[in-house]
Amino acid sequence: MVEIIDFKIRPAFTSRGDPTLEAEVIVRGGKGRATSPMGASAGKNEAVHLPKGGPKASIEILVSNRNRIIGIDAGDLKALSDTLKDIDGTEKFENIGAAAAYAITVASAEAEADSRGVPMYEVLIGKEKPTIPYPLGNVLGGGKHAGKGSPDIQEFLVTPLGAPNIVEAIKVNLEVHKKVRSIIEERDPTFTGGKGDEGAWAPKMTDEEAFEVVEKAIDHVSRELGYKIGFGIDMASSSLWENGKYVYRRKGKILTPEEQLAYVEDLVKRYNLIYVEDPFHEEDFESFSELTKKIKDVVIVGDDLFVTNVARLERGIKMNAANGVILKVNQVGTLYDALLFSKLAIDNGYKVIASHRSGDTWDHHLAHIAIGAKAWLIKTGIVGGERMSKLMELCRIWEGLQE
Ligand code: 2PG
Ligand code: MG
Repeated sequence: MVEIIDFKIRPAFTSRGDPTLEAEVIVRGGKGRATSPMGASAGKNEAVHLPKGGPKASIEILVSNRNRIIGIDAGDLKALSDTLKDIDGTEKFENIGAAAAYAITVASAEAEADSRGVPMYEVLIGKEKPTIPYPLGNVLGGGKHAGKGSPDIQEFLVTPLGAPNIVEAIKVNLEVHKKVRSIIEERDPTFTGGKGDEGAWAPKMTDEEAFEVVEKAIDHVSRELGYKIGFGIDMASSSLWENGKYVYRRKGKILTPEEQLAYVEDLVKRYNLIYVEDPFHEEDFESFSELTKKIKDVVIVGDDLFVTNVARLERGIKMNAANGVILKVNQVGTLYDALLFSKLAIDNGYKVIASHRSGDTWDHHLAHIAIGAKAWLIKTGIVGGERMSKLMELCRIWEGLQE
């Protein structure tokens, strides 16, 4: 047992410049430090990022409850999760904020690992052989992550299915990202090179044009490098949902839920998509389940639908609503709850995609969390320090496994 002997919590900022919290957990012979990311297209059923009074209010509560956190076994993620929930006293961390729950629980797992001299993922999966997930990254995007005139669909994603290892996989995604830029420039010589919050190119373009650009880039790089590259999208449909319809502003198109279903089916066929995230808004379990019934060999992923919440996933499982889940620890708050969620998903044949947030931090923990959650893919962008930190940590872990 490695007791928490001290902890610190301080205001911090994400890559988008939004306020968040950073925690430091100190144990005998080790310490951990973690900073919570924050979403922009956040689901309405997610835990609350920060309390109404901001970081200051959260810090005050935690400091006044110091003695309840000190003494907990840093590796006992359940005890820590229970204590934080108890201190908070609400269902969705309205008082201390999910940012605090994220930062303290992730820092604690890291402190435990540090004191034992093992990689953090080992605290999560023990001696089991780790599997390195392949990276899924967005090369082009719009929606809430980019400015006016960019596509309505939030993310056009690629994953290098055939790459032999993580280093090669990262290179493949980078090549597609670069190729996408040059194709955009061929079509629009005035393109400024603007990017969205996660480093994906954000050109003035309709969704249809964006599909063509990414498809062309994938074909080119895949032929050049000889690897199969999967094409996916995150429609983040809750962001399109207004008064009972899906509103595509850039295109000036409005779809009923039935039309949205037909549109998604058509996109999957036309562009050979292997991955579709949030094709419907966050309460429409029914349409999710209809789509999952209709199309085979495509991973249908719930992000805002499930918000890393066990009860919502249980409902989805009963309805066969999807076959993939996004796992974002800060959607639920504690690392313990997120791991319960991934276990439930895997036990029911769902694929897990461990994901960053659009406002992320320099931390690399997502690499360990993805391995701990037995993720199929890690969704963490392609360029930018806060994205590369996770990818580089996966390279280090992979290297360690070769030795
Ligand atoms: C998503 C995420 C990450 P955000 O919708 O999947 O790409 O975006 O963090 O803004 O919710
Ligand atoms: Mg999403």
